[in-house]
Amino acid sequence: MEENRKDERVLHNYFRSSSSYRVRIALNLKGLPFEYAAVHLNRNGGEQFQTEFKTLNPQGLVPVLRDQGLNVSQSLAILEYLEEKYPHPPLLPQAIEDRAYVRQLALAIACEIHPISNLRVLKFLTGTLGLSEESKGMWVKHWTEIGLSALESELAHSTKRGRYCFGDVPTIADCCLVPQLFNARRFAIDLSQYPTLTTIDAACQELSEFQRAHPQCQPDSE
Ligand SMILES: N[C@@H](CCC(=O)N[C@@H](CS)C(=O)NCC(=O)O)C(=O)O
Repeated sequence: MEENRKDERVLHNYFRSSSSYRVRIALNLKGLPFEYAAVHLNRNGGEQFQTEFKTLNPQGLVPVLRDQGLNVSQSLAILEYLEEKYPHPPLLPQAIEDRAYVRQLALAIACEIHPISNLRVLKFLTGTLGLSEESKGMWVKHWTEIGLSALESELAHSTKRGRYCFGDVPTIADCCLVPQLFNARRFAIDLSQYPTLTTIDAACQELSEFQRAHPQCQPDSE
């Protein structure tokens, strides 16, 4: 019984959540099977607010990875945990300078683009502040375009870029980029402004590890 509990790997997540999508890609790239536990962010008033889930993560945010009895939240902390616990295949390059660069790309997405358009932020805009759907769309477009333009400029001029954000092996930067572009498409943002980003995205989408992580392929997909 104890052994079963220790062997478990469960990802508490939501198909359309881009933070969850990052972790699904990383788990697939590392070849780590996991049980899919769906947390519906809109149903029942938001399952992320229910006591059972809040016990797992008081922040009320997905994803949470349960691995061998350990619960980890915050997708970048999960990716770093997976990298340290299961180093092969690596999702960070070898050299310390290159690792810093890849983290810089990943955090530019996870810290600067994603949080401003998270569900609870958008609900506050349209609910508490009474903004229209159109204004909400303008908000998302404005902040996403600022973030993606900076990333496009960075990667377009990077000598480290290869087939993927860094070289020819996917890293945590790609785990963050692909879901963020998925989000941008949902909000009808014109991605033709970002030819470098969309080229990398297309290369990633050719890999089954990315395909299997796609929101449409998840059991709770609508
Ligand atoms: N920084 C967190 C962000 C997590 C996050 O924002 N998750 C969203 C889905 S992508 C969520 O659970 N939102 C619920 C809500 O806004 O109520 C991470 O990287 O894990």
